Amino acid sequence: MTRLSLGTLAGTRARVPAYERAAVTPGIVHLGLGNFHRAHQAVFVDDCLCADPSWGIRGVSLRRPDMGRALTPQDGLYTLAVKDGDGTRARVVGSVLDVLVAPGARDAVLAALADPAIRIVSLTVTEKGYCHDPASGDLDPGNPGIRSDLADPSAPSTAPGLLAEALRMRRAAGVAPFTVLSCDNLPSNGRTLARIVAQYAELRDADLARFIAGDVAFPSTMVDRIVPATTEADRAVVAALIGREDAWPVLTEPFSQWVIEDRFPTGRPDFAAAGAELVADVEPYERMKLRMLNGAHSTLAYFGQLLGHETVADAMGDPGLARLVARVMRQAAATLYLPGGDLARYAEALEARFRNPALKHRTGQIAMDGSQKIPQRFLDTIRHARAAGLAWDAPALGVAAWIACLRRGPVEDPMAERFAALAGAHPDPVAFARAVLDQRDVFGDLAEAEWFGGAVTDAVATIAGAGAGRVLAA
Ligand code: CS2
Repeated sequence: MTRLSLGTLAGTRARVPAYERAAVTPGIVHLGLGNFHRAHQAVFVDDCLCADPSWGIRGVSLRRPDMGRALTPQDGLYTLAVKDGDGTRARVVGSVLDVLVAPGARDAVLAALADPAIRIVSLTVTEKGYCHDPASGDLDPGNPGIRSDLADPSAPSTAPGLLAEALRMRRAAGVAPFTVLSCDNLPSNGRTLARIVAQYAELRDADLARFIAGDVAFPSTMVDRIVPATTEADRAVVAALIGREDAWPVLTEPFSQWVIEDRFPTGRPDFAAAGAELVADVEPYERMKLRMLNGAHSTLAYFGQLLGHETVADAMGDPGLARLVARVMRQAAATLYLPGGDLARYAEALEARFRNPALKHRTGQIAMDGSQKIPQRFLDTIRHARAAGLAWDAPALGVAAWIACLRRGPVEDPMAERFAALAGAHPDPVAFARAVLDQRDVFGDLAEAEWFGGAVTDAVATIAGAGAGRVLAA
């Protein structure tokens, strides 16, 4: 079958870009070109290119060459397939102009970041890409990537290292700094990234750190769309649908939301025309999404893993688990305030999204990197609920299920080796749970809270003795 590319776009059985692709020039560099970006920000940008073709995206893969290998022969084009109960709608997205693979092309990446035409650098590098201490949100100076970037700051490989070096290069050349747009699921993601990059810069040059803290905008955003990893079956479905071979299509749900703090000194596309919400303060939306959607997701992921539910929709089919998920969202909602928002309706809508049977979202995908996710998804709810005298038992069960998964191992997590060593040293489930809860860079002050530790260790012991189903039945 013919491969998707600019030359074969005509005759494709999909909606294709309405703008003239050859006239599009780069205005954005995106770090972390994965499925999420391609189903979310790149689509918003695609919708803006008719009105202003100066905002094309240069995608950067920070770790792996696969995305470059897939998209380069396709001129950056890929298919977005939106699935729900009624079927699948396909569209070819043209906003990604090219793909740079950082490990092999670091100088090209730095040159792209330093290019005066680039006015926004956006990121989806996942939680661990921030090289931070998950509990405090501060840069972790012991992070191996940060240590190697500090040893040679002109050859960085981490996101903080690349941003700091590129901002230094622009300043030296008299080019205005770009706006840094974090699109990861972290609380106050813009403010957090600003602090991390300034802390990194401080370790190399205090003057650069002052410049970054004072002169660079890091607006916060809340991003939301459920985007499973692409499977072989997805590739076949898309090929049949559009009549072209696409090496890396992306399948997603109809829902998409982007709430953006409107702070772009060097300009931005008209994101609002593409459906984004531009607001003065994003943080209430971020907290809502992290504690409700992502908290529920992680609950489904860890219990799903323990109970053998392969996908989120399967896990929602377990009545005990669906009840717990509803409680996680209710207890989280009680800690939140969203001006004009209806959190009960939000929870209902989330449940319907989780139940979308057309979306094969694997619980194993969400279960990854728990050490980086637990603090904002569960622990913030628990702290706030406890301080207000409200119930917090449901998110504590999520924490217990995570610990039970760590005990079962192996897990994909930047702290996996540490957890495996703890499991080896503590065969007893209660002792292991205590040892995990002692990890201050995950639990912060909760490492000392007996009210919390007692509840979690009891639940871990029940899961180990009678199974996760028993916890859900209680
Ligand atoms: C998920 C998120 O993998 C995960 O941890 O919880 O990627 C989730 O699908 C998105 O945040 C939805 O917007």
